[in-house]
Amino acid sequence: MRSLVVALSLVCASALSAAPQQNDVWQSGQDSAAPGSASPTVSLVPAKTVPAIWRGSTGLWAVSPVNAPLLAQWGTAGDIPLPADYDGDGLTDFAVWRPSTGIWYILPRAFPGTPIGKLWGTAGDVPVRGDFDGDGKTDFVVWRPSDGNWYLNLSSRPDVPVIRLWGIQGDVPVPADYDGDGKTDIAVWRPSNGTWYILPSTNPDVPIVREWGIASDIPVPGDYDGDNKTDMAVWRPSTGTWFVIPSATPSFPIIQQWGGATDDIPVQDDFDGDGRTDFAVFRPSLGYWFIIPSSTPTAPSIILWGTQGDTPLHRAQGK
Ligand SMILES: [Ca+2]
Ligand SMILES: [Ca+2]
Ligand SMILES: [Ca+2]
Ligand SMILES: [Ca+2]
Repeated sequence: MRSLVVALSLVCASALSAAPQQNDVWQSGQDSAAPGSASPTVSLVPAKTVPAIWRGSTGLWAVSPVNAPLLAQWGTAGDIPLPADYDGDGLTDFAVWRPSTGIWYILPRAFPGTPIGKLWGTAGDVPVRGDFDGDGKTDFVVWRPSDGNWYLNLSSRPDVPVIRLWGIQGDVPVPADYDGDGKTDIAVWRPSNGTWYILPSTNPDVPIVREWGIASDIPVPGDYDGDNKTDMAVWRPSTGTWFVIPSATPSFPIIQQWGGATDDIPVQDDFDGDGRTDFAVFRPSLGYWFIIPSSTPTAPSIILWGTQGDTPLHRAQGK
């Protein structure tokens, strides 16, 4: 935590001066964007990943950078934001899943005038993101804790639903591409025994079972070593410590302290675009994102973006 505080004091002034007041940015965006539509004038195709939040109270999406924010209104209180590339054009689409009805609402980035609605799942399900058939389009998938089944509507075969039993009540779905074949793998992490259960898409008959983490941890899978395979990883809120099993060198875990304030939310992602997941937390009480760019780990990035109640959109699920 000390490193965060020191870093913050160093860059706080510049970060604040560079950033317009949060509310000004978002307010102006709300004014210019018609409710229910994307802002038509702003286009953002980042080479790097940037902080992004969803404000459930108003349905507001706000994607950094500050100088050219991407803003949209999509979804409403109670929805679950699931931004991903559903149409396979390389752009992340605005998307929410509504638990009360089981309907996915997609606002394609390239075609904001033609939103997509898709009924898939029911109340109590956990929606997940991933490209399970590897065709470049995110699939509609939910995991049902009550029966442990995964219900997959694959974009390559939408008329042939796939049901796969994997996991039990209390598990946390952690789908990602652990074997690096370009297809998301079905996977859960079980807090009660700290064990990962992965069905690798290349060899689903031979599950990967590995104990890593303790009950109070938060699973934070990502490709921290940049070999295109997702690594098992957990973040320990009590100490702010990240524990990673790098897939390329699993005998040498990566242990990194980063974050740990009581309200920190891990938001690991590849922010600097070098192919490796970066350690990162969002601190709602301050509105700051604290990022260790893997390409320049001695120079943390601290970005003001968001506030209390916002949902950061980088809790890695799938890819
Ligand atoms: Ca797909
Ligand atoms: Ca895979
Ligand atoms: Ca990896
Ligand atoms: Ca990176």
